[in-house]
Amino acid sequence: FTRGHHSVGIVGAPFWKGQPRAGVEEGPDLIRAAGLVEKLKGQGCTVKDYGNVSFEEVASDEPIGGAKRPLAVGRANEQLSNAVSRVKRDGHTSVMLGGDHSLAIGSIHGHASCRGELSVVWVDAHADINTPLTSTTGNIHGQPMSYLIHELHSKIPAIPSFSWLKPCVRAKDLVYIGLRDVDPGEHYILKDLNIKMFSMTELDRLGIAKVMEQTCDHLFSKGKKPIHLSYDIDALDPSISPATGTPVKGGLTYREGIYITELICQTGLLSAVDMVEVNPKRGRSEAEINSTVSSAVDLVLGCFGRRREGSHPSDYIMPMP
Ligand code: 6HN
Ligand code: MN
Ligand code: MN
Ligand code: MN
Repeated sequence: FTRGHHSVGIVGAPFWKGQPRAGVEEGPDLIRAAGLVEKLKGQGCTVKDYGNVSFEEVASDEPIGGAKRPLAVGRANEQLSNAVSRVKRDGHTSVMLGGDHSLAIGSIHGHASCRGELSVVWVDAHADINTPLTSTTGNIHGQPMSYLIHELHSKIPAIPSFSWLKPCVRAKDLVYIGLRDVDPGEHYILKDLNIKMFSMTELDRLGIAKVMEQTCDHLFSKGKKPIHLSYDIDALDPSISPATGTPVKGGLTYREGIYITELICQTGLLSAVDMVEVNPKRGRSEAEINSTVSSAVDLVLGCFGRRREGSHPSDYIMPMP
């Protein structure tokens, strides 16, 4: 059987408050409307859609230190963590549809609270590892990894709405792919903690095949842990996925983006996926929105056994003349 036979649990997270641009909360329903569930089933997956998390409204939400809307983001991620850990307890591979990338806090925490130590593959133009104190924007979607990494715990100011959160990822278990817009404080952290990263420069030098080989070597040399793939659609080049809040030119081609998902699928260790930062309001035309959304769908399909060479069910019957 060459097709996927994965059991997938989908959680929608229509949330935008980790950044200032409205529209990204429409991501989950748009990705569904593009046929994600039907297409996953069509390639042999079992799918349970858990629907969208309904996030609590918060009244007043003043910035704390370098973190904007800390109450909304903290509470939303606590709710999301519970939703993702339920999907994991039910035995599915979790697919979290964002929403902005601050949601990786709850998604990874919920995943780790069920499965223990994880490998994290972060595919993004950005490192999203600012602490509230290194951040120049205060947007928490540029900060999620800093809250999750053990080694940064002492650098994160206490924020009451995040008191439920305990760091759950080791620096050595994180790999970045696609970086091309990294802030100075983030670059300091990446070097200081010796975090494995394949910026677009390394990708140009090595090619995507070697990048994925070395990603797997790095993660598996420490033993095989469940993989959490956190995929920011802005990792792809804006010519393919323009409808996103912080596009950066010089990104992954569609083929490189898909290749990453195919290789992660082949490891057999994929345990959770985030697909985030699809924002239809940032598209300048219907075509730009469609290209972004259909790329997001294709990346998720690639995670669950879709192969470009084609596939057939094991009970395929050859028509006879
Ligand atoms: N994302 N480094 C910038 C910041 O605001 O900290 C950009 C973050 C982008 C976050 O795309 O998920
Ligand atoms: Mn990004
Ligand atoms: Mn950043
Ligand atoms: Mn991101």
